[in-house]
Parts: sequence; C-alpha cells; structure tokens
Amino acid sequence: MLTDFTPWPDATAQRYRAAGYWQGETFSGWLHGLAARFGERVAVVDGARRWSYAALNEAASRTAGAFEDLGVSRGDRVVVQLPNIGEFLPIVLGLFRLGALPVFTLPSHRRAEIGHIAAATDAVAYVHPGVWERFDHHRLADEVRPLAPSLRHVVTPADLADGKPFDGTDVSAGDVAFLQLSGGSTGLPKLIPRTHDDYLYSIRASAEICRLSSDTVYLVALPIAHNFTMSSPGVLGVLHAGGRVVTCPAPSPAVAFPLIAAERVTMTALVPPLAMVWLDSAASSDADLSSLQLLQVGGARLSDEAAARVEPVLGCALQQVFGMAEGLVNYTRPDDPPALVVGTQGRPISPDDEIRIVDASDREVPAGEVGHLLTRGPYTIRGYYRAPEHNAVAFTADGFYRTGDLVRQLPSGHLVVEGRAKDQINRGGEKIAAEEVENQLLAHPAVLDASVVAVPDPVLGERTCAYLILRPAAPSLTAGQVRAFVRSRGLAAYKIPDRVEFVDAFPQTAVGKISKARLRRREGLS
Ligand code: OOB
Repeated sequence: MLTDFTPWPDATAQRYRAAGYWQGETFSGWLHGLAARFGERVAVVDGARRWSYAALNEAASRTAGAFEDLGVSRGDRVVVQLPNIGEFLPIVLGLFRLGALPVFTLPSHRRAEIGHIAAATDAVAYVHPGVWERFDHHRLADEVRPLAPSLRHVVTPADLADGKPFDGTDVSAGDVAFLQLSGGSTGLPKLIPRTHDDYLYSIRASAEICRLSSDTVYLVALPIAHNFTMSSPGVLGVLHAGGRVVTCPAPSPAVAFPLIAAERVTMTALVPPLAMVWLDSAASSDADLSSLQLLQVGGARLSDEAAARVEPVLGCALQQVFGMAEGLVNYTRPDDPPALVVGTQGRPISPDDEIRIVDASDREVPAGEVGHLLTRGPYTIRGYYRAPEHNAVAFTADGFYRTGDLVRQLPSGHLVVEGRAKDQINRGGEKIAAEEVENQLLAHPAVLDASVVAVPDPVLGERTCAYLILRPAAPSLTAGQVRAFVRSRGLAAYKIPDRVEFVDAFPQTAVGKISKARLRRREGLS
C-alpha cells in the first residue's frame, strides 16, 4: 500500500516472523485484545477524566468513524500535533484502526515544521488542540494551509468525539502504521515509517524488559508523541501490560509531583535536564513520591554524577535509555549491577539487534574502542519516507542505519555513548539539525554565511550558537534581531539560536570545509 517505504528483505522478514518478533498483529487487533482482557480497568487518566480499556477501544472506533466521515481513508496521512492530553490515545489508535497514518509532530512545532511535514507527506488532515498554552493553533493552521494544498481538514479533538463506530478494516501488520519525525542532521526533517509488526514488537519486548504489569502507573511527562514516551515502553507499553497512563500537562516538579502523589505513579521517563531539576526539587518538596519505583532517563547523555543521585534522592531505581525514533532502543536492565546502570546507556532490546562499531571507512574498530554505531534489526527502519538520496548515505548497502552516534561497547553488550558525528545539536534531548537553522539564517539578506554549532551548557548539556559572517556592505545586526528573524521564519522556539556571534571568517579544515570542531572550540575566528 504505502510505496514510499523501504521494506526489509524477504528472507530477513521471514526470519523475524519465525523468531516470533513479528506476530502479524495490527494495532487495531491489539487494542481489541486489551479491551477484552482489561475491560473496565482504568487505561488513561487526564485530570478528572478517565478512560477504561473498553472505553478507549470504543473511543478509538468512534474517532476512526469520524475520520471516515470526513473522507479520510486507509493510507492517508494525518498530521497530529497534540499536547499531553487523554484524547491523544483514542485519536491515534483510531487512525491506526482506520489504516490512516498519523504523522507525529511536537507541540512546539510552528509554521516551518508543520508546513513542511504536511506538504512532504501530502497530508489530508491536521489535528491540533485549538488554543493551547496561549498559542492559537487555528491561526497556525491558517498559515500552514497555503504551504500544504493537500490539507482538506483541520480538526480539534472535540470534532472527532461523536463519530459512528468504525470497525471494518483490512489493515495488515506489515503496513506502515505511522510516520515519526527524525532528529535529523540535514536541511529538512526526515520522516520515519514504522510498521504495526515492528513497533508492536518493540513495545512488547520493552514492557517485558521494564517488568511492567497491570499495577504500573506511568506518568507522561515528556511530549507524548515522542518515541521514548510512546514505546520505550511508554504509553503503549503500559497499555500492553494493562497498566494505567496518567497524562501530565507539563514536566515541572510543581505540576508533576502532586500528580505522582495523587495517582500513586510508579514510573516515568525524563530527559537529563529534567531529571536534574527533579533531583534538585525532590529534597525540598513535601510531595509524597514514595510510589515511584522507576525513573527512566534518556534522549541525551546523563552524567554519571546525576545518575548516581537518582536512587538516594528520589528513592526509586534508575534506568538509562538510549534510543532513536529510527528504531534501536537500549536499556539498562533491572538486575544490572549499579556500575552498569550508572555508567552505561544500556544494551539493545533484541537478540537480533545487530550492532557494528566502525571507523570512518566502515571498518570495525577493535573491541571496546569508540567508533560510529551502525545498526539493523527487527524494529529498525531500512529507509526514511520519500528520501532516496538521503537513504543512500544514511544506510549502508547492506541495510545498517548510520546512527551518527559515537559509542563503545562493553563485554556485557552495554553501550556507552561517547559523542556524536552527526551535524546535530542535542539540546537537552531536543534534536536540532544544524543545517536546518543555517538555511533559515542564510535567508536573511545581511547574512553571507552561517554555521550553527553546539556549545556546552551546564543544564541542557548543549545549547546552540550561531556564527554569522555578514555581507560587507550590510547594516549591522544585533543578536536579538537575528533571533527574532529566525522566529519570524516560523521555526520552533527550541531551534532559535541561544547565542549569536558575528565573525569575519570561519576556521577551515585541511580540505577547505568549515571546521565545526574548531568553531566549537572558538579557534581561528578572526
Ligand atoms: C530518542 O530518540 P530521538 O530520535 O529523538 O534521538 C535519537 C538520538 C540518538 O541517536 C542519540 O544521538 C541521542 O538521541 N540519544 C542519546 C541517548 N538517547 C538518545 N544520547 C546519549 N545518551 C542517551 N541515553 O532520543 C529516544 C528514543 C527512544 C527512547 C529514548 C530516546
């Protein structure tokens, strides 16, 4: 059906089925199964609102019906931009049931991102929350429409509540279920096609590794549509185990701690900067965090010092998670010795996750040495959506994904993330492709050249710094004007350069390319 997707080779797919990773189940069938098993148990909590498993299944069918009434059908793409609200689940599960493909975006995305994503996927509909945190998505939708002529419908959750239940679908487990956004390192965000088979495998296996059960109560503190929050094991893993998902509108201790106490939350997932804020607040907070058993931290490297504080300060276990929306996810395991939990980013989910650690010429480095991480396996994609040229460089000829991460592997199989080779800034877990921001900066008439690099930050780990060379005759610019310009281009706030520096030249490498390494060290700037 969806042709813009690179399938696994037939023999490999057969092997994954024979091994039981791919079970031929669709999300729709999976949800029916959950409703049958867990019926009236609470599945989702949003403030005072609660959905049982049966109600979630019913609401998904109604959402599917509402989309069908709009004329959305199997294979259509639907841009979903929703915050952490209960409706996220029936809407997404409803789209899965219909066989339409949600395209996940973050609440912070703006005209540039939503416009590009809607256009690149020929999306027929855009689902947004209306006015959320004083931002008017109706206006954003008006700005996006001219950029994406395929968009026929702009809807909010309230528009989707009263459909007549839809349940007949011929979706198959090998179909693409949704498109997820890549952190990216090139000019425009790339889209990641994930199938029912591969994603459900990662969810089942993650739920088992993390020892989830129907007693698990999971707080959704990070953006719900992120791969970490969705499937590692995330909301879908928790539903798979019959547990309870509690949506949290903001990840700050002031919002999250009272919810943990009130709902007796047992686990949650954070990025390192938030984990550090929680650690600093827990000591002085009078909220009862005693129900918390597990804190997962991932998305960016957690320092060994912060890792060591989790258990003593929060009174719960730590799990490090090193994953990527393209597939591969690594976890430290509940029974790992403390040194591995504190000092590594875990080991892969699957015995069939293949790991290669190579040098710049794709030759394997000696065991234990740092190199580029390449991977393939039963839930790692073989190609981005509609991106043949990028795929030729992002994947090896034999189908390994080039993660762009620099890692070393311990004899136990655990990986330690030592750095990054991709041209990306990891701003506290939020990924920024340098080239995307550079291209926006180059659109300014006074800018001759632009280079965006990561600079170390004690809280976020990294922040962005834009180095600019202005045109000789151009009037001078201030950093504030540059930032305002990038904002006016419709880019998400997290991509707006934290710092702007004006220079006369960029340091160069031996072959005459801009040396970002030297820029980061601020060498050779005149
Ligand atoms: C997760 O997914 P993405 O797609 O936003 O970002 C993936 C990249 C990785 O390639 C790596 O560069 C970085 O984020 N990363 C980490 C890390 N976890 C992710 N770097 C160091 N230490 C870690 N623990 O970020 C993601 C997806 C699923 C689960 C968890 C995280």
